Amino acid sequence: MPEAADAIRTMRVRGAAAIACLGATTLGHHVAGLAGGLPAVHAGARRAAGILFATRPTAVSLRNGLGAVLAPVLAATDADAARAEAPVAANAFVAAVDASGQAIAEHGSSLLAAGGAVLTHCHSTTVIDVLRRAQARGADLHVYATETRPFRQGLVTVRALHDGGVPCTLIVDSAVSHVLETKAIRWVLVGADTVAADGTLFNKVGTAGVCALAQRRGVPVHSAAGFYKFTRQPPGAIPIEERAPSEVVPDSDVPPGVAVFNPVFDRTAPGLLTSYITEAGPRTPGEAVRQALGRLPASEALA
Ligand code: RI2
Repeated sequence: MPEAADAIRTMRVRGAAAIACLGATTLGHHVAGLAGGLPAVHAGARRAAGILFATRPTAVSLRNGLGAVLAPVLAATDADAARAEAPVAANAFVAAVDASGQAIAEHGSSLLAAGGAVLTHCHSTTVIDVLRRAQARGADLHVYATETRPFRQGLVTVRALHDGGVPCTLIVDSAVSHVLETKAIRWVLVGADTVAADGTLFNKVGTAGVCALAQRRGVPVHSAAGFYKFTRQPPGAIPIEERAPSEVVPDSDVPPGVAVFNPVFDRTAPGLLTSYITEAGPRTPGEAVRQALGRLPASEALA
């Protein structure tokens, strides 16, 4: 369990879907190995879920993945049933995430069928699957991918697109306005870490600026977001993760006393989004939230 928590915290494993699945399977395995009676299993499960969730506090996908395992464990009436149920629930969550990605790729590739230039930000496996499937179905795409400072996930994006036969161009983050102006961008397509109850999107820092610039130019903005990334929480209840200044710049490059601020997500207002591409198809933010919350458990196990 500590190894998985460390892998998520240090971003050796990253991306909302990947960390949710690793969190769920790690918790499932951990609970299956807990000794003792029901109180000990419940306490151990809660403790481990708390440790795992603290690794990436903005990501509701992780919270929902852990909750999917924790809920049946806490509902179990004997320790053996709790131990048995945990890995089963984890596997079911991973299968649901996989099915979600497949369905979104299907709907998203239909949306992009006409082809053209797409701008994306950061690295989202969900977005990559949409783009690769659209290209494989004959859409003639060209993707502009931001480098995404400071972690440079854009390099992962262009490698994955290249491997999938999708023509692409890497740009620095500060080129977004110019690229929107000069490259006939037809769509902006980004991923999602969390969608709050009012439809606010939490995604990689920079997303809000990309979306605002796109809206000013009349370019539609879509976020590929499975229902497991939605939450009943209002946007103000969701913290924005801040990471070490050393991810931005070595300490020695900054004059003493100068601070470096490294927030890694930002909030995009629902009014800037054309749709969330969900398992059910592209939906306005309001409709996506209504559908997603109808599928979430009434109370979230991870309080
Ligand atoms: P998938 C990433 O966060 C990006 O913000 C990306 O849009 C999001 O996860 C969704 O990724 P980070 O872990 O679930 O790089 O679509 O901070 O793979």
